Amino acid sequence: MAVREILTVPDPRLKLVSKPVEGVDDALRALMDDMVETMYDANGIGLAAIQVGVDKRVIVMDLSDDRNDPKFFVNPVITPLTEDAKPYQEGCLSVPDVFDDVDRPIEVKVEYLDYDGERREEIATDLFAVCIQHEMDHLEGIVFIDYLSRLKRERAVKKVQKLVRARAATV
Ligand code: GNR
Ligand code: NI
Repeated sequence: MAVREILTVPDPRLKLVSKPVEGVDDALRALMDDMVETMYDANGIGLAAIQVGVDKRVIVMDLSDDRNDPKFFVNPVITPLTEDAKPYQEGCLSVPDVFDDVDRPIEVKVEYLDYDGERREEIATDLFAVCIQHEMDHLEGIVFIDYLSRLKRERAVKKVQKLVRARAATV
């Protein structure tokens, strides 16, 4: 397993629409293992493959307090189950140090293949619903700041560029 580099805005790869996975094999599991290690290293609760530069429809997530319950979503499909939406203050590992409210449906159905390639279906609410919709957006090339005003979005990108330059100067 290895920690991979997380892309940050405005990297153009974050705008790509990710491609469906043909099947879950050992090579894909190796990618998913790296994604989990990368997510834990960055203290994130979710990660989409495109955030490490791989344009496949793969998401990992761990919402447990102990950070020992990784979940894997391959070729996920989500269906909103309600029109009720609720704001949640989101952050993103590809937009470090920026947080803002995003409105999303509070309940969605998630259909996907798991780590073993088995078909699964779950109802997501609360933080799970927020996170899976945030990650699904990454698969469509959407980052949460795309929902903010142009002013806020441009400020966010500038802040991230400054942070990334400052980090590069210390390495
Ligand atoms: O770690 C993360 N926290 C988070 C907080 C609120 C809403 C969404 C998220 S997902 C984010 C990790 C990430 O960037 N996933 O793509
Ligand atoms: Ni994100």
